[in-house]
Amino acid sequence: MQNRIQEIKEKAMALIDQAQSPEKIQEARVRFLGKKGELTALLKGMKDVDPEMRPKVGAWVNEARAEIEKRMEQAGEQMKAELLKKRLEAEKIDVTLPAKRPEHGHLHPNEIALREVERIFTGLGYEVVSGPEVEYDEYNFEKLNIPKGHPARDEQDTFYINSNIVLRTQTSSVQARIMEQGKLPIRIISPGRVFRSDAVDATHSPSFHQIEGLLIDKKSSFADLKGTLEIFAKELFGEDTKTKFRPHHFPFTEPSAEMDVSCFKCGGKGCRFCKGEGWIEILGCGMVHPHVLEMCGLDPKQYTGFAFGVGLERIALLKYEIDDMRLLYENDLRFLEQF
Ligand code: 2NM
Repeated sequence: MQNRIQEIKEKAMALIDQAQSPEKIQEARVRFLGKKGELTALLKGMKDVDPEMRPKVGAWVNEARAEIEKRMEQAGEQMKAELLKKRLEAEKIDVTLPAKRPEHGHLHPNEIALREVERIFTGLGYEVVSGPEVEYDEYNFEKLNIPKGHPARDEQDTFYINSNIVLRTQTSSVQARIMEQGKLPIRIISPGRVFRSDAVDATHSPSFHQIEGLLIDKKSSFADLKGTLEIFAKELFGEDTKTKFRPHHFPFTEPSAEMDVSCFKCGGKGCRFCKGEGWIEILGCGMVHPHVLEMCGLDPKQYTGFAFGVGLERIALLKYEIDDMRLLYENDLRFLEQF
């Protein structure tokens, strides 16, 4: 009997030792210790055992049972530990690896250029102001010395909401509004969207942005205008930039001029960038026409002023060497991500 128990025990132990999974151990448990298990069968067969031997046999069976159970428990624990070890291995995280950076957006080239211009003029004591994009004819044209029938209206023939309301063609309308408020002196720039009835091409768009500047004070002169815009040009395009003023005509300024800057690519020698000119046209400017001052409620005998207007896209295209304005509006990330 003792041999029989020993045999069963060894078989059970071998099976447990071979088991690769908790299921296999469970199988062994059923096979040996279950209701119909091999060891249990020995207890059931006790009636055939010599009564004197029964307590001994019972004790042997129980001992074997305890040993098998213990081995099962140990094997189970070991399996759990191995499983955990494998999981930890597989799910290992190297906390010293650099983190994945979240992708941040960034400023549009127009906005970069705008902030640069704003930085320069606020540094000179100018204030940034804005006004309506949908504007009265009166502020967009009349008060700026562009009466009905003036040829400048043809150039800026634009989007009419009705006979006296337009989408503004210039941000000078904002300046007319500021002059009218009569708080002097005035030192402002007015950036913003403007609208013209232009077809889209590499240098034109029906909607683009302007930054206009205005200074009104006693005794402000063309020399102040030149000095201010020279500082602007040097700040924007580099310390070595030269400026050149050519006579021009605008209805709202007299005298009027266009300012060129020496080509920041070739320094003025002439290159592909400046089309061999050495100079690049950058903005329009002039002394505010006395009639404009009058129409905006200021006394031209007491006050003079200068004004200028520059295209924001033009600055962005030049500064970042972009050759087609449409790229600024298409929002193609392959383009935008370069800035
Ligand atoms: C330009 C060129 C020259 C200008 C004039 C005024 C105002 F309101 F004072 F009359 N604002 N901006 C001006 C002058 C704008 O843009 C090319």
